[in-house]
Amino acid sequence: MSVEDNKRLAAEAAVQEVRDGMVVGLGTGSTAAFAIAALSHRCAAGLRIEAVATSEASTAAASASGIIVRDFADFATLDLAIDGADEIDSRLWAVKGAGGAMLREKAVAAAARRFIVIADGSKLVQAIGAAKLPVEVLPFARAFAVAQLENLGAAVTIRPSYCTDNGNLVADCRFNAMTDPPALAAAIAAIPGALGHGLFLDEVDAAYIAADGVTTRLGR
Ligand code: ABF
Repeated sequence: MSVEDNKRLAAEAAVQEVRDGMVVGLGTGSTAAFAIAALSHRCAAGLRIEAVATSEASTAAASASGIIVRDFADFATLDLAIDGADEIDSRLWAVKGAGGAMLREKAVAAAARRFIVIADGSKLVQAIGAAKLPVEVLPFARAFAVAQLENLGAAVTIRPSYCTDNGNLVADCRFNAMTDPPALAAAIAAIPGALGHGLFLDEVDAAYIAADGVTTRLGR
């Protein structure tokens, strides 16, 4: 069973939770792409849903596959959101944003009554912290925000030749040890010019993790 097969299994398991009439948040990345494909198949078989997407790329992919995609700006709540992750642990703490969409992803995850992470087994870790932590940075405040992130102990790299869908920069932050994720999340959020980050500590309700062809469900 390949990594791609496991991503597909996790995605298909999560998409089984979608019901007629739902408004569904669609994530970004290769695992989320499998969820879009699975949802498209269910829509072709008669499932009636509307979707919002966390990136222009996912909007295009979902629309092209026949899913009705609406503007998330018109929704205060969603029924369900499904998205990938870079790391997730047994606390359902996740690091997201390797795809650069974490600001929109967090808003969609927070708006959803239930947010489900889908991942292959390589993303399940003992404790989050090894993966780089992306932070969306206002270009106007680049040097200031980088300095503030470095003061928090990060080695910071501005993602080269990259601009988010929101027109901002991404600072990829590496920490020697992420000893207190909630405190770090609060400290980053307090930096003027740091518009969002990839620590998802409150949003994840459940996760489908597939490894060696076996899908495990975490959470409620
Ligand atoms: C997005 O997909 C990001 O939050 C996360 O970084 C990325 C994971 O990509 P993949 O599924 O391709 O590993 O949800």
